[in-house]
Amino acid sequence: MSNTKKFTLKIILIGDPAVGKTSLVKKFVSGQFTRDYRSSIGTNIYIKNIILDNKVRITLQIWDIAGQERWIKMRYAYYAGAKGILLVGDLTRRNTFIQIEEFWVPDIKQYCPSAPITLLANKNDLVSELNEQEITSLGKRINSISTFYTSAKTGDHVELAFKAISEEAIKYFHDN
Ligand code: G3D
Ligand code: MG
Repeated sequence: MSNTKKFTLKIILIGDPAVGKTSLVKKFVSGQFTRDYRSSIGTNIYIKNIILDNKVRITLQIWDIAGQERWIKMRYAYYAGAKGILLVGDLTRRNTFIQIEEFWVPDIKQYCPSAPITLLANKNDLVSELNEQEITSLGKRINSISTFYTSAKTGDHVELAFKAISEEAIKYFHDN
């Protein structure tokens, strides 16, 4: 591993309250928890080290909204410098996907217009209100790089999704 490269990448989670953002990040980092670091802007930041392709060492800095999603103070600071965005909806509540298009994507366009987005259709262990076709076409409309059906409860696709956004974030990091 002598030729390893090291990066620190900021990844942010966004989406409506209770879609499972905190559960997803906790599942992924499993215990590596940095609580209330920057709590002044209403966020928790989790750190996890990963290695991609056996050669790129990445320190992921994963930002999760700690308080009221829409009224988070200093939105600019939450989005600033993000190299990847995990945009989360809850399959048991159609409205959370409507809000992705109506609220969150305009928010991204305002604060962080070119960072890569991965769409997470979470709570895949429960009965869904949306079919795959609807999720796929939403993903296309919002220019999501990829879409994962996740469950923070069972862990299904959680690691895959974080690794996928990390790979995209690395590319974005190199280009910006
Ligand atoms: P948020 O951070 O987006 O606000 P949370 O969402 O992670 O706090 O999750 C909200 C609730 O949904 C929690 O339930 C959590 O356990 C549940 N949840 C999150 N992800 C999943 C999932 O993939 N499957 C299932 N079945 N439940 C999930 P409580 O009852 O603790 O409020
Ligand atoms: Mg939360």
